[in-house]
Amino acid sequence: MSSEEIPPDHPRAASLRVRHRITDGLDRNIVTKAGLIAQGRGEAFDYFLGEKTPVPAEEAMKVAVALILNAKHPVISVNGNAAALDAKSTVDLARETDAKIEINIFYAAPGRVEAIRDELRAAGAGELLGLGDVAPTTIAELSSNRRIVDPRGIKIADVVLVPLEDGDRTEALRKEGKLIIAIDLNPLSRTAQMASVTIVDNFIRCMPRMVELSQQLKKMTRDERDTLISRFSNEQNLLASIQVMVNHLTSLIKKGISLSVEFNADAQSSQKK
Ligand code: PTJ
Repeated sequence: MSSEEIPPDHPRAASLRVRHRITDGLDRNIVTKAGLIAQGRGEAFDYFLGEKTPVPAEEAMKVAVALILNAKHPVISVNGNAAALDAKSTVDLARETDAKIEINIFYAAPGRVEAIRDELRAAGAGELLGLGDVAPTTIAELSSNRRIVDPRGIKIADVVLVPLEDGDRTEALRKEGKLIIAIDLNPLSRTAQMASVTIVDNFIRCMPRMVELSQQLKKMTRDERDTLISRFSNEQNLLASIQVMVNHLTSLIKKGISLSVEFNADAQSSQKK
């Protein structure tokens, strides 16, 4: 089914359109097969959040943007799912914050880096790192394909944004003294636990919001942004995100299971408006 064939009155049309970006990305060699599993896992955790950005994620986003703006060498690491889900916001965020974009994938396969490069370029990207045009270097203590990095990017970065990560890299990058920002709907994942700042939200919602926030936070002084950063505790924020999920599920239990039917009917009627 193509994206256009998704019935607009389908109760889950919006979610299906997002899912289509991933399956279409697979057909175009941007997304790897495991990317389908990652998306499914993310969708499940998004149900627990009630499919909206919770307060702790908004707070984590502000701190993440402050970190990127105050960094010397900020880098946004892009994998297949990130490129397929929202290349445009990725490029916009890099532009707003003066961050570099580096393509870095876990599942190496012929043509994938080039397919991701083309997707980012179509979204307006300028300089892209990780294309192999300069001799790559490696991250110590990492054996996966992710160890291969660009000497102008992740290798010298002080702050790295790692959306939809698989958990093998955050720890190694932190050991190299870098601050890591993760975007992960699963607050229990190894990446979420190891990152300096974890945004427990859907990439599709939080990237456009981070672009807006970067426009706002640029108007603050460096010291004001530092104050935001110093007040943040990732551990507390993760616990608050888990609490949001627990509260959401508890409220569903209290209202009774029929709510899910009402919910779908509401979604359907709002789609038709
Ligand atoms: O393109 P590659 O080769 O670098 O591979 C990318 C994937 C995503 C396949 C790879 O990094 C991987 O296997 O990741 P995992 O281990 O499946 O972890 C992905 C994490 O992202 C999981 O914790 C998911 O819950 C989370 N996730 C999935 N979709 C979203 C998400 N978090 C935020 N927004 C999403 N849309």
